[in-house]
Amino acid sequence: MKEKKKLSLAMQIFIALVLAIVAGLLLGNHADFAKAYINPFGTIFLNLLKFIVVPIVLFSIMSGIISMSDIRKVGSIGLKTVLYYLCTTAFAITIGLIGGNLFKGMFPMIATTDLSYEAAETTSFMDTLVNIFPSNFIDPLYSANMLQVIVMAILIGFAIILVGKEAQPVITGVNSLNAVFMKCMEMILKLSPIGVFCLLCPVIAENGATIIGSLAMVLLTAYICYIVHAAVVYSIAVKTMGGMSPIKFFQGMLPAIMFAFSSASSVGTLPINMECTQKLGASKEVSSFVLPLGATINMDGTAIYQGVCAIFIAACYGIQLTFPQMITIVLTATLASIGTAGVPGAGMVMLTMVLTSVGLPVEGVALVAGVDRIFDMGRTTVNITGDASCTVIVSNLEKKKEARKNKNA
Ligand code: DAS
Repeated sequence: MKEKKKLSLAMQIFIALVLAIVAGLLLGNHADFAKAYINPFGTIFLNLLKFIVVPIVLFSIMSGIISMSDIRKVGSIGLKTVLYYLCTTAFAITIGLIGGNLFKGMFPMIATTDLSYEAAETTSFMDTLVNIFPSNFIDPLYSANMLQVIVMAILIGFAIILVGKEAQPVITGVNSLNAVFMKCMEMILKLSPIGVFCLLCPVIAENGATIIGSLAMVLLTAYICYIVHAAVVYSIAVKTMGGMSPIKFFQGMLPAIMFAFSSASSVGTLPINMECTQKLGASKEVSSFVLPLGATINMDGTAIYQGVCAIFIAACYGIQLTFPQMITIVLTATLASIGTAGVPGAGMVMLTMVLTSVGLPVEGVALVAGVDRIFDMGRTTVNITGDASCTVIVSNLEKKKEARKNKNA
């Protein structure tokens, strides 16, 4: 009997996304129902992904380092990755500032008299640097502190390489556990369409009207900048350094892009992002290192959001940002993204740091807080796409380097 052709995961998620938008708009007057009875199933799915992401990152980085068995190679991948991330984030915040200045004449001028906003505790750059290193074996796993989990995996992976043959049982164990958790991830990802529907439908039901509300122009500006950044910067990057056609890249990334848009969580999108980039030909060892790092320190979409909102908030206070202040925003947003986890709403915390850096009132965040989820869906999508572009590029550069080495050998 002819086997029924299964819909691809991308198509399944796309259908779920369309159904979520239609159902959300239909449930516009019953947003509470959607929030109370549909959203919990989306939360369950997101929790399952967060449950699996820590062991996936830990064992896939260790397994990747063991397979490289060359400490210098890990250093080379790490350097390329951090350099690419810093450059694309600087581009992103610049695009956000340019976009904000181009469209600010169309932004609404909202009264700033009785605004209030409780700014979350922000950390200095040095504290961020210190917090990258674990002080406890269990806590990074328990609190899903991705940077500390990555540092643990690198240190243990290096130690396994240095111990050599005696560590063979550990190597076998790490590779087996990596395979088990990958299989577990595959099982969870089969629920993606349900997760996408249950995550997105309540958001559309609750925010549907505000999309065309007073902040429409600010939201539109941010989304135009998101699209320009992804379409220009990532296309040129994957074409020139990744050796891949941008169309093939974005097509391959569709499942992760749609999931990121629905979940607004880079960390939650990590498993599906790993699957997409590996299907695009990126090596497991590179994707299992570059993506978790990116989910934590690389936030191009968030940088764009900060650029646009800084201009909008300054305009509402009647303040014209000077060129040096915009340079300060570029530096602050680029560095601030390093210590912020890829979870819903993280960008708003960083926005307070950016506003403070140029002397703008932190209360200004209250002007955009109401539609933060709509901003967040777009900025998370750009964040994970940037992470994936880096994975494809670093994987391609490493393959070329290996080929040159083998040719000269
Ligand atoms: N939602 C964050 C992420 O997961 C981005 C942000 O809040 O800015 O990447």
